[in-house]
Amino acid sequence: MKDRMVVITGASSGIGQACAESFARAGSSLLLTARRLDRLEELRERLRRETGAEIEIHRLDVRSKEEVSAMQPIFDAFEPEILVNNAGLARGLAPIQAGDISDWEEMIETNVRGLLLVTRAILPGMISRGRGHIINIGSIAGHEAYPGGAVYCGTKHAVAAINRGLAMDTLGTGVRVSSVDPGMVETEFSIVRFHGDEEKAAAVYENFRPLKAEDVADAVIFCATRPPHANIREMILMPSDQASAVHAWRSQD
Ligand code: NDP
Ligand code: 8X3
Repeated sequence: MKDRMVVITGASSGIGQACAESFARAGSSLLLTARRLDRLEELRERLRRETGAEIEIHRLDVRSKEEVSAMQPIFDAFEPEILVNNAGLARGLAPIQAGDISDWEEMIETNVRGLLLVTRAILPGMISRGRGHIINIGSIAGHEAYPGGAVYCGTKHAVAAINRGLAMDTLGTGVRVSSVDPGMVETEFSIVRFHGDEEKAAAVYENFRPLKAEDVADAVIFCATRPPHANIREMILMPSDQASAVHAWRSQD
């Protein structure tokens, strides 16, 4: 991973931040994006201090066609070899019949449209250079559905389909496409899902051993370090105590 050029979306928290830390420690150069620039600034300063990595940061809302377009020359100049499409979120846990339409729009625009916009901006450069690796952060929610999760699961099923189609579109170009699909990971994910209700978010992980963001970063690094002839297409990574999207073993059960 030394001297590899890596773009990570949603690097201000959780899995994206853990990926930034792992790639920086491995000697890669990073281009990190998110909306919270202050978080990215802190991360850049810390990682520069701890690893000496070259890191540039950019404020980017992946939902915005204009903002992604404005990043085009920056992406072109950076010449990414690896793109980690991580920015994403869930909003709410209401059944469809009571769903908040603005929650739906935010999930669809971020998890599907945003991933596509960033991919569209970066992929042609990878193809013209004859090498690249797109690593999408999917979810167990891209393989299964659960009550109250229909829209979030729909977006992650879309990511799974895009991942598979993208692998076909890029066949023979030197670009690899992988998906790392975790079960429950304790990050800010549930705080965001419940619109800042930290108590409700904490209950998701109560008496349970979730994955850590670093576990997902390890899987991403594993994908990125396969030799050029080998590719991880899809990797489902679950907590040992989670058997499906709806089966979690809690110590008080
Ligand atoms: P966090 O909430 O901790 O991190 C989400 C990241 O996405 C933040 O850095 C946030 O940055 C960024 N983001 C959200 N919306 C946008 C946007 N519109 N534009 C740019 N960046 C955005 O959650 P996780 O780390 O857990 O989530 C990362 C990915 O992992 C998501 O795709 C999620 O669906 C997936 N995932 C998470 C699981 C879990 O249980 N935690 C399990 C399976 C998959 P900012 O707000 O600064 O823009
Ligand atoms: C995030 C984890 O449990 O909502 O993808 O599927 S879960």
